[in-house]
Amino acid sequence: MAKLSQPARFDVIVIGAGIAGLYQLYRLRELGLTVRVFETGSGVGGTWYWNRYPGARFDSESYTYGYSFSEELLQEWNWSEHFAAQPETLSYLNHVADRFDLRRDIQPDSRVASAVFDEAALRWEVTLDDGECFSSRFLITAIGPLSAHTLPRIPGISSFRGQSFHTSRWPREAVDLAGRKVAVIGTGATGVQVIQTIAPQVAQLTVFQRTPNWCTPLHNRLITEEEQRTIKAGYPAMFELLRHTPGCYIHNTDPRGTFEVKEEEREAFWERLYGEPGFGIWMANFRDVLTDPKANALFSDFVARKIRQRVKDPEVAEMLIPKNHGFGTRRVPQETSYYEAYNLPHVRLVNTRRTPIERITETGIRTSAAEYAFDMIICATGFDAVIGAFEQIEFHGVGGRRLKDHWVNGPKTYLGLMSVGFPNMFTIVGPHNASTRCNIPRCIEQNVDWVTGLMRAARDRGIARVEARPEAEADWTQHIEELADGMLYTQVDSWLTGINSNVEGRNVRRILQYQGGAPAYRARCDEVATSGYVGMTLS
Ligand code: NA7
Repeated sequence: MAKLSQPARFDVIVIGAGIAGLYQLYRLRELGLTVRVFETGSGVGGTWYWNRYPGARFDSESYTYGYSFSEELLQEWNWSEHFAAQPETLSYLNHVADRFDLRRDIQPDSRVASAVFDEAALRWEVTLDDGECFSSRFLITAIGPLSAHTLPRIPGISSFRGQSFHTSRWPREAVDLAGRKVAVIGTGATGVQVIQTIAPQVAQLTVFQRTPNWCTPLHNRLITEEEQRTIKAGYPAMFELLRHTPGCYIHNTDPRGTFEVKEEEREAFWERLYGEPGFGIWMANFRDVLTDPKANALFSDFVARKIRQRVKDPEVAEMLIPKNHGFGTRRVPQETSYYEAYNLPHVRLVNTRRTPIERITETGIRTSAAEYAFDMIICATGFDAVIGAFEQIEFHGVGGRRLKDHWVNGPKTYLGLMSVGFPNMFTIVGPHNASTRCNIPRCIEQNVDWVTGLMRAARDRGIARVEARPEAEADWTQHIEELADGMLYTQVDSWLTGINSNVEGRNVRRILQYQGGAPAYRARCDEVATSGYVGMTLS
């Protein structure tokens, strides 16, 4: 494409055409604003565009995950399973893009390299990595909390001559797994989905596990025709329920404390949770399981017993039981026959804390104890979560200040949507908002609707500059820290606390999320809007 001499000018530039970017575009169009969405991928869908690895699927009930803004869309779309697989979700998002004619404002294959605020013009100058420039009054990031993937920092990683993929860069073409000798590095939610899916297909599977996680059954199944009718008739009530649960899931915390009920009743309750689909076991457990170490230890013991029952080799079972963190203090992977995969004769588990990986070689992986040959290495090694994607773009605010520098000691935000010195910029699903502990489309819709309200006010009142006040940012950032106080997850390393051994400097735990629950977060955002945007300067 020929370079334009003048930057193409828009009212709003949105970065990212995933769930958030698509919905934001839809809402801004309703306001009659000119919008351009830049997307790194060749298509829409974000997470669901990139994560094509075998076994990728929802952990949220499908019908709770779809957009809620269009009754027609809700009624015409049939989810086939209670927890849909990636291809279905990607076709859903493509359907949304077509149905609402969104593609004409989306520019694919376009990675934003920098966004620089021109204070004199009160505009954002956005440059793509091919040098093309654009400008807009407002800038909205919809870049996702888990989009900056990270490969393991292991010597020799580029020397392997077989096939090798990071799960979030899985090829679009079919990958033949039959008869192959495969290694999987990583046992987070992604690794678990991959391992359980490919174990029956490959000739040999070796799992390199550094930290086991507490995995619980997903209990997925097809949606029957009758259920489909019930789901469609029940959407209004279901969305109303989701507005009141802490994470916008259909699961709500049990108000009882673990030790308030008799042992027999407690066991029966936990057995029931273990037998039910989805995140209920994490989200609808006793109210103190994620805050009281004793309650947490007792429930962790319950899950450990389940693992011992399911894994035949007691030594392997012990390796699969987490010893350095309690249940639910890291993201709980949802599984389908994951533990049973280790009962297959061609599946083996390597504990990389006991025998660390020393090197990836041309033919495989060498640990301190052995050398393994592989045809394929799958890295399920996760993401530079929540702030990583922000660091891949040079954001320069007032006076050339870099966002990276503003957040050097952890994010500083107002409502998780704005940062001081970065006027007219809004971070959907950014750090400090409720969305990364949320059934994410629900919190995305809230974020987008709130920003859209502000855009409407700006349009109607001729406001050219919108900015968070320093004291509001300081108060919010302190509020975020206070809300997380006493939560067990803050004492554990994981992406939820911003730890990533593969990225320089990500070795300090951070509070990245709002922990007060989505309803309280929404109420606070609404209060700010109805008060005429307290804590912000509009001029
Ligand atoms: P996660 O949950 O961050 O998991 C990454 C896994 O990879 C985890 O088991 C890591 O072990 C392991 N890992 C990372 N680097 C290495 C190296 N260098 N050597 C050995 N093992 C390593 O990412 P996922 O993709 O599974 O899930 C991310 C989220 O996406 C998920 O929670 C869903 O919400 C969607 P560690 O635990 O760090 O010891």
